Amino acid sequence: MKSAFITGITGQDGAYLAKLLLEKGYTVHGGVRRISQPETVRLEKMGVLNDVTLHEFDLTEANNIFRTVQKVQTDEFYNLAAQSFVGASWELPIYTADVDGMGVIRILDALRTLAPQTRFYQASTSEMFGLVQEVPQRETTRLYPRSPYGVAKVYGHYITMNYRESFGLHASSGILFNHESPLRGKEFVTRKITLALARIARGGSEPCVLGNLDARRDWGFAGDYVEGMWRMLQQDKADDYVLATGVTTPIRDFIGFAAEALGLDLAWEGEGVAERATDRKTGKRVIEISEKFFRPAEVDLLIGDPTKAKTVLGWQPKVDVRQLAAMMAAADYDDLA
Ligand code: NDP
Ligand code: GDR
Repeated sequence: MKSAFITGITGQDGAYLAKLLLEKGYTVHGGVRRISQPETVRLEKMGVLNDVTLHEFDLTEANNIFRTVQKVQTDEFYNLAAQSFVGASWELPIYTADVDGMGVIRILDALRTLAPQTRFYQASTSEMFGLVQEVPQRETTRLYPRSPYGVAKVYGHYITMNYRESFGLHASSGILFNHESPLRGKEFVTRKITLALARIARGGSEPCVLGNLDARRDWGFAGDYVEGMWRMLQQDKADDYVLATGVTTPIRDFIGFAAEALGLDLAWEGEGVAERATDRKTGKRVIEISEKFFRPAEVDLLIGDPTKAKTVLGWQPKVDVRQLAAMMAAADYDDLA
């Protein structure tokens, strides 16, 4: 029986990965940081809370990481923990660098010293491409991050490659494009939209207030993406892989897909911060824009090329963006019953 440790097990991807590994017969350990009220709701929703062993774990604390690595000695180690909200990284740039950048070297150094046989996965991101230098983006595309989050993740990405090359660690980076699910954090744009629109469909009257609607993202389903992470660690040789759908969608279209699933019929008018959408049937305001949600620097266009993952890993996303929006909208609608 194989064993795995998941940092960030309480997050969206952590919950999906824990479930997948348990189904594959793994013993699953996870790291949980000390907060006043432990947030295990996603593990409960996935029905796995009682099947995983949780350990106190914080990416900012090197000694804690060394002790954890020494104690668990797992076959695989997935580093999913991060300050993962791009928008917050301008307000928390040093903390973000510490957790998302330095946190990675703390783990790698512990593995190199105490468990060099453990296979390691690093959660790299399409945010590293930022101001894209090539369309679509692939493993070899030049990096140009546009946020303190993206910059910190670039360090994590390169130090993972460096430890693989320097010490022969089986260390892989997954460069994952946006992936969402009903367990997505409520501050991210997709979940913010599906939750707000579900409330309106249930009779509410609060509009969804958003920032830049001109950005485009390559959105996939988190359940598909954790399968790709696992496949990377089953290869004889560690390497880096892009996971993406290869389809990019404007935020306005995602709003349209969610509205359609909830029976709302949107009429758009205005431009810039005056842009708005109203439900034709009820006359309710559904979307408004506020400067508050614009970022100091933006990533306008992301579209990934997952050819390498398809060819080498046999990985393929199964859920498209329209199905994803409908799945998330339906889950939020049902939860509000
Ligand atoms: P979430 O924000 O849902 O989860 C982040 C997890 O990290 C939570 O469990 C959180 O714990 C934990 N965490 C935060 N800070 C620390 C810390 N200092 N020490 C230990 N744990 C900490 O993220 P996702 O599941 O969406 O993403 C997983 C990873 O993949 C992240 O690294 C993210 O940056 C990266 N990524 C995500 C993509 C996406 O589209 N979802 C795309 C590409 C990369 P707590 O519950 O206590 O907050
Ligand atoms: P992103 O996701 O920054 O791509 O990072 P997010 O959903 O936060 O933003 C996507 C795009 O939507 C625009 N946007 C808004 N975003 C939010 N959150 N709230 C709004 O009101 C809003 N209005 C418009 C943003 O400006 C942006 O262009 C996610 C995270 O999971 C990262 O951890 C991960 O690395 C990347 O995806 C890939």
